[in-house]
Amino acid sequence: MKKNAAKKIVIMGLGYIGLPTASMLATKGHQVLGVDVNAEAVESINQGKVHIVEPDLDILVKAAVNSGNLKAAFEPAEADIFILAVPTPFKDGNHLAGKSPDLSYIEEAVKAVAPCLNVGNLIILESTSPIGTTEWIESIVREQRPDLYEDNDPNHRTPVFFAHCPERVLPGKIMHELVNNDRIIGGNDKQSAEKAKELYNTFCSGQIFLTDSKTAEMAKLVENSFRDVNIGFANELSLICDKVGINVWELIELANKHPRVNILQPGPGVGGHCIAVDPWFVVAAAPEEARIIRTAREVNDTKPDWVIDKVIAKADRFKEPVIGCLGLAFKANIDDLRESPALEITRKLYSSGVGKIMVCEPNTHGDFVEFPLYELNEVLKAADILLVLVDHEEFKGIDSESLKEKVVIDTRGIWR
Ligand code: SAJ
Repeated sequence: MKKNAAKKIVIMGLGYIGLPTASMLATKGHQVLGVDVNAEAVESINQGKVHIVEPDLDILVKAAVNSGNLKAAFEPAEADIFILAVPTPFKDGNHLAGKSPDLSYIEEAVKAVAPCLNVGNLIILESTSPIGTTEWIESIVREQRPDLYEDNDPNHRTPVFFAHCPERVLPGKIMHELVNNDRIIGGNDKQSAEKAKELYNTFCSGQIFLTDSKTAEMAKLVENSFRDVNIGFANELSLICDKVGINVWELIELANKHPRVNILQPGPGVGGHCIAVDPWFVVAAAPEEARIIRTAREVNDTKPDWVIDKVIAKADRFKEPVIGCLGLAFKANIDDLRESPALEITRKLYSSGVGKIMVCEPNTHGDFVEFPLYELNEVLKAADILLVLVDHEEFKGIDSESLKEKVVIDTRGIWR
């Protein structure tokens, strides 16, 4: 990168998106200040360490901090570019609109950077957000900093530029996808999108497509809704197949031999902080119209209860059943428990009093869960009912022949 292309950048939020992005930009020569309210995050990053689990992120953070280009703090400072990578969870809404987005973290972040803004600055929203959020951010800045908008510039320059560049990285593969994925950038005006593209070009080797900010917001929501609808289809098939006595895994494998069919995999439900959340933003925007998206969400959200009913029905035939739950994470080979259906199912089984519950989650030491964790061997030995909730590699290696005496409920189809 040319020396004069290096920018001063503030990144608000040092989580799964903010920290990798901040570190990547720092290793490309930009001067980056990462801001977070979490003291543990700020302290560990300044020592070159990571507070979240993601393959190879530790190496990048260390390199970024050692280069002197990445620092973490609690407050933003003046810069050329401000990137917002804070959470956008949902709050429970009325019945028709489903769950509506909670934009308070974005609002706080914008209000925190507003005093640091100068004419010519660029604000980039990375957080997945409802349609119209980037324009709303501009309205907050106009309200907070009317001085920037006094028209005393002879060229009538846009005082501050606003763009949305939704993150697209897959947890577990963030470092690879951050560099290689194509990106969509939507500007509140054309110049904003072009300015943001210049920045992403410094580290992104995928193609960058420009549009307006509302289309970029919607594109992100639609990508995750597409996946949710397709998983919902697979989950619905699993219920139908169970009723009519067909092996759903074999069925999907066979149907996918068709050149234009690609059904995803059923599971115990959909977890994570993205796919189980984002479709609700689309539903909230157009509750009457978003019928398939809403129904898919409901199908996926009710799958955990279906699994619990299955376990309780099977447990009925034992006097003192021991139920082995394999996995707690929201998907395979990660430690992330956010919105995890496996965790929800395990919690509900515990409180139902259906029997003795023994949980094995090889990717966590149990610091964050309220029940004891067991070694895989212990669970396999003691369980009458074995419930597979996550398709971790460790479980795939189990010889299914050795489970012949047990009742197996395999929500991930690892033994088909
Ligand atoms: N799942 C199934 N069956 C499948 C695929 C997934 O039940 O066939 C379940 C998983 O077990 C998990 C959930 O769905 O509980 C979500 O997992 P995922 O791997 O589909 O997605 P995430 O949440 O890890 O990441 C998604 C990605 N979006 C898409 O693939 C469209 C990622 O690219 C986004 O950046 C991320 O959401 C995000 O942050 O929005």
